[in-house]
Amino acid sequence: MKCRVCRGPAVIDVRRHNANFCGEHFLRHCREQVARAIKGHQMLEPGDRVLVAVSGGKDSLAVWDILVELGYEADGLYLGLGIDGYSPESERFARAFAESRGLSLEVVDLPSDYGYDIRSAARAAKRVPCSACGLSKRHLFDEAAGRGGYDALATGHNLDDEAAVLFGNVLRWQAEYLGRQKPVLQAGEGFPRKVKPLVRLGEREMAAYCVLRGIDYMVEECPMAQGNRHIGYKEALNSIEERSPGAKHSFYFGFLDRAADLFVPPEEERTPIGTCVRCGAPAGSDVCAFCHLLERAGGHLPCDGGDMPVELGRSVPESR
Ligand code: Q46
Ligand code: ZN
Ligand code: ZN
Repeated sequence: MKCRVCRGPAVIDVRRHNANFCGEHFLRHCREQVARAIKGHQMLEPGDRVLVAVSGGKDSLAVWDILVELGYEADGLYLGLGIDGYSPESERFARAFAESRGLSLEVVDLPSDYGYDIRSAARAAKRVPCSACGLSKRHLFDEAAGRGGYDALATGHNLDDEAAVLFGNVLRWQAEYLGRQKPVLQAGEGFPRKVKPLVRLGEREMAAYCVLRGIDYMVEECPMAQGNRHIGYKEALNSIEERSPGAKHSFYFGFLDRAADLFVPPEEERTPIGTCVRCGAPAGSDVCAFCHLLERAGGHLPCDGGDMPVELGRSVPESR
């Protein structure tokens, strides 16, 4: 097996590109794929400040590493979910990576900063844990990106993730979700621009990238992921990909090229956005979904020492 670029011994094959790479040229390939995704989908401009949502897993650490390598000013935000046996370990990997590269990492911890954890919030709100988790992440990452004045929020979703989500949404023809499946979502009132720079790279490539770059990452998946539909969709697509290399790429990028725009709702149909009276975030009613979750889970907004909740770093009167 020889490297496609230098003909030296290859360390990895990427079947959908019908190519093998040595370590050096594989790393270059990963950076090129990210640069191509960023340019092709107008995710970022040179010099943009990016906040990276970091979980301590391979994808989020790899995307952070590649963005820094490509010259972006990228800081990390780790969200501690309070999941025993998972959160403390994954936080350790996130901190160790940031320290080893001299990068700035903000840590927000649900139990100590907001008074709840994902398991108990899910029980209290009668939601599945991943739904309470997704809601918390969206709210807190958006809030942190706004507070820090970042140009964009980047996540580590890779091609396998996006193809699996698309597969699930197509199986049920969830038009609303299909309209939000592009790898870049433009900023809106109270929302940062959201980008997924790894969409041209697969899960196996990200693991190889981390090994070759000496990045230690949390290998264990979150225990809440077990048995969820998303994993089943990934397995189904893996078996298709096995027989037909490139199928995931064609499925996902074919959708983006030929169908995604059909699902974006016309401007006049988009839900009018108000402001949450408690936290100041965009909301469809007086109180946003995150503040509802907090209330049901017995949590609280971070306090400034007194009784007043803090909105984006400022105190807001309770009566607002
Ligand atoms: S972290 Fe959160 Fe995932 Fe764990 S609780 Fe579900 S959504 S599985 S990416
Ligand atoms: Zn080579
Ligand atoms: Zn709120």
